[in-house]
Amino acid sequence: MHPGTHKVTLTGRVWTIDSWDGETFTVEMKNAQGHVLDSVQVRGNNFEGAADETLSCEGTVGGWQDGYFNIELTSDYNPSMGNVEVRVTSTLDQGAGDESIGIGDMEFHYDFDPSVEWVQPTTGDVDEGVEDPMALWENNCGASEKTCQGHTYIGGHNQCANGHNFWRVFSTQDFHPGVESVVLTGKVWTIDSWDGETFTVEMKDQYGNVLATMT
Ligand SMILES: [Ca+2]
Ligand SMILES: [Ca+2]
Ligand SMILES: [Ca+2]
Repeated sequence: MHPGTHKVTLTGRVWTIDSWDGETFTVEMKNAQGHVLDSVQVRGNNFEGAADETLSCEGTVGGWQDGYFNIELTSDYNPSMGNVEVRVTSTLDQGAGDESIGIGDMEFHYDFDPSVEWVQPTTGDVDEGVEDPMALWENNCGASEKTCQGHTYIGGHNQCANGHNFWRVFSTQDFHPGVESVVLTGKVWTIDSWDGETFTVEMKDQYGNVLATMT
């Protein structure tokens, strides 16, 4: 519909703390229509003592090692896709004192094809200049910031496990700041015997998104 190679990319880390026994985590990126743009699923393996998880961050029961997995999601992006939501879930099935999950260093990057007409063509990181971007991620487990051997993350031990997840909606307004509002005023004349008819005034952007409507 609209040619071009706009792209969105999320990079970051998902932390697997203590005894993940066969569980996986999933990171999913969706557009405003609910379609999955990209996703990744990883199986934590510190229960087996595999080499991926060699840090000792939190939790002492059994001395389970902890670690993180670097993840990257990327997708072509069309402005008609609207906001982009990223969600981190897991199949953890025990309490947050036994096995837990955290996230850190999440960065959302956008690249707009400069050859395509755009209100304000830009490329950059959504959180550039934001002091504490991880605080903008929502969660349902009261995740607070932790430090482990020089790395920081939120969530983990005694906080985030079974049924808990992390999510954030990246707004299209984040992608092209500077355009705040457009206003149309005017008169529509109704001549002669309108018997139940209506008129509609609709304002759309160049991608067909309806910005405002009045009937
Ligand atoms: Ca541990
Ligand atoms: Ca466990
Ligand atoms: Ca388990």
